[in-house]
Amino acid sequence: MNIQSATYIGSFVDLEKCPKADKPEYAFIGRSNVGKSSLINMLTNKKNLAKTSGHPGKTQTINYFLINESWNLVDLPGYGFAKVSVQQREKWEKMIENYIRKRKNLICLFVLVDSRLTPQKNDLDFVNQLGEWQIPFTVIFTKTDKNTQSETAKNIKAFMEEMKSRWEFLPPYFQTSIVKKSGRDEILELMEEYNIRFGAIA
Ligand SMILES: Nc1nc2c(ncn2[C@@H]2O[C@H](COP(=O)(O)OP(=O)(O)OP(=O)(O)O)[C@@H](O)[C@H]2O)c(=O)[nH]1
Ligand SMILES: [Mg+2]
Repeated sequence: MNIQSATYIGSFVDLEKCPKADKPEYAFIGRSNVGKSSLINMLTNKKNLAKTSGHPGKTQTINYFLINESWNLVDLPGYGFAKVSVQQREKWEKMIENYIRKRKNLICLFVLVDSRLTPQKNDLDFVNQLGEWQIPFTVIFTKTDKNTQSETAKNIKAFMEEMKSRWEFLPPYFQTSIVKKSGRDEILELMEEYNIRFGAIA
């Protein structure tokens, strides 16, 4: 799919204030610093559309980007960020939960997992929670340029095995690197397929 236009729409702190739920929507979630905002920039071919940072906790709101005038990409704050107060973290968690569970036009949630790491408890807890809430999701293993292919493959296998021990069906997954610019076509292809299925002019 060609990305002809990608525009920042706005940042929102609760679901009620988000743009009208009338377009197919895809959101990115995952631990702070895993590469959510960077991935949005890679997908849209724009360097600074979503703000990125070497320090975790950069994205703190629900950020909307309108693509090809017809569907939305949504950048969410990360989970597992230690350097905020308990109250602030609870506020974020509530905001994210509300968005994920109630957003009617959210077609697929992409859960980003750092491919350099062995399975982490907070990622597994998060995907298990999604399973319980019956939220459709896809996993994206990020930063694959940082490790050897065999090390990356080992971590991915271990993560999927952990999921398999709990769930009968495994979600699809992708591998990405913003350095190698890999994974872009596959993810956009999936979105295009969904856009057609859900009635958007992509
Ligand atoms: N080598 C490499 N670095 C990456 C990749 N993706 C992201 N990064 C780096 O990881 C850091 C965090 O990226 P962000 O996109 O800001 O991460 P985020 O998940 O949006 O973080 P929060 O908004 O804090 O939750 C930045 O320094 C990026 O340059 C990748 O594929 N490869
Ligand atoms: Mg971010």
